[in-house]
Amino acid sequence: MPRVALVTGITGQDGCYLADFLLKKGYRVFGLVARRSSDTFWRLREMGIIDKVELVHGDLADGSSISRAIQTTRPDEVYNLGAQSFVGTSWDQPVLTGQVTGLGVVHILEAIRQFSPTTRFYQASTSEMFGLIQTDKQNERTPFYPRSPYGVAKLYGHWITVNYRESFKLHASSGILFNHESPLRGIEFVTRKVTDGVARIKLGKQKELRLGNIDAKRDWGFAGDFVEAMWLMLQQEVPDDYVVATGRTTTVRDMCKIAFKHVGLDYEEFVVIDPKFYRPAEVDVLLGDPTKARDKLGWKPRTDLEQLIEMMVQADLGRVERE
Ligand code: NAP
Ligand code: F7E
Repeated sequence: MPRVALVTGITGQDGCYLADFLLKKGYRVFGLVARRSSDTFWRLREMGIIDKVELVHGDLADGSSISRAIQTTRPDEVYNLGAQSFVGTSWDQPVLTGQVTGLGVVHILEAIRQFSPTTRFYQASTSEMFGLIQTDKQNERTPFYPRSPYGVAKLYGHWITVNYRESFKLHASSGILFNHESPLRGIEFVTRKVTDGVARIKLGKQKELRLGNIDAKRDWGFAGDFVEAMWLMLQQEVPDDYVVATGRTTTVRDMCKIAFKHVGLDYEEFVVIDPKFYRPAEVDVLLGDPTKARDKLGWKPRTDLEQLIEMMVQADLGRVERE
C-alpha cells in the first residue's frame, strides 16, 4: 500500500514542488483545493502532475470541510502549506489572514486529534515570525517579533502546533522556513516580480521596474530544495521544529543586480523606487542558521542564489516569448 499524503495549498508554489517530490517517492497524494472562480492549476500543469494528484475540496477557514478531508483521505502525513501568504496583503485583509493562516492550522490539528491521531503533521511556519530580529542569525531558540498580520497569524499557527504536540502527543512538526523561490513563485513576490520584469525589459515589452524597499535583506533559497526538508521532518521518530535556510543574506538591490546582469543589463537604468510598495512595518533583514536541520535531518541547500535567479530569469524569458 502506498503511503498517503494530504497537502493543503497544493496549487501554490511549495504545494506543487512537494506534490512532485512525494509522487516520485511513491506516495498517493491528495491536495486540498479551495473553490475559486478562476483557474489556479497552472503550476500543477507546468510541473506535469495535474493528472497524478487527487483533489479534495475544502477551505482552511471552514473546519467542517477540513474534518471531512481528513476523514475521507485518512492520510499518513498532512502538510499544511495553505495560507494567505503574501505579507503585503495581510495589512489589507488582516482578519482573513488570521482566519486562514492562523486558525486554519487548528482546524487541521483538531481533525487529526479527533479522527486520525497517528497522522503526522507538518506546519509551514516562517522566518517572518522573527520579524524585528533579536539576534544577527536566527535559529530555533531566537525569540519571535512578527511585524505584519501575516507574521502574527503564523506565530499562532506555530505555537498551536507546538501545543498540540505537547498536549496530545501528536507527531506535529513546524518548519521555520526562510524565503524560498522558484520559477513557480507567485508574481507578487519580489524575486519573481524582478525576473518577470527583467524578461519583459529584455524583450522590449516593458521599460522600467517599480519596486519598494530594495535595501531589505533576505535569506533566499530554492523551493525545490526546501520541500525535501519538510518531508525529512515527518520521517523523524520524534517531532520537532527546524529552521530551514541557506545561511546567506542578500539585499533586494543585489538580487536585482544579479537578475539584470544575467541578460547583460544594468539594474540601475531600469529600477524605479515607488513608495507604493513600502510596507507599514518592514522586516529589514533575515538570516537563518540551519545548523539543526543539517545535523539532525541531514538537509542542506543545493542551489545558490545565482543559480536560482538564472533559473527564474530563463523561465520568464521563455514565458514572455510565448505570450
Ligand atoms: P503560495 O504560493 O501563496 O500558496 C498558498 C496556497 O494556499 C495556494 O495553494 C492557495 O490556494 C492556498 N490557500 C489560500 N487560501 C486558502 C484557503 N482559505 N483554504 C485552502 N487553501 C488556501 O505560498 P507558498 O510560497 O507555496 O508557501 C507555502 C506555505 O509556506 C504558506 O503557508 C506560506 O505562508 C509558507 N511559507 C512560505 C515561504 C516562502 O518563502 N515561499 C517561507 C516560509 C513559509 P489558491 O491557489 O487557490 O489561492
Ligand atoms: O518581499 C521587499 C519587501 O514579498 C521581500 C513570503 O513567501 O517570504 C515571503 O515574504 C522583500 C520585502 O517576500 C518590493 O518589502 C521591495 O522586504 O518577496 P516578498 P516576504 O515579504 O519576505 C516569507 C518567508 C513568507 O513566509 C511569506 O509567505 O522585498 N520589496 N520591493 C518588495 N516586495 C514585493 N513583494 N514587491 C516589491 O515591489
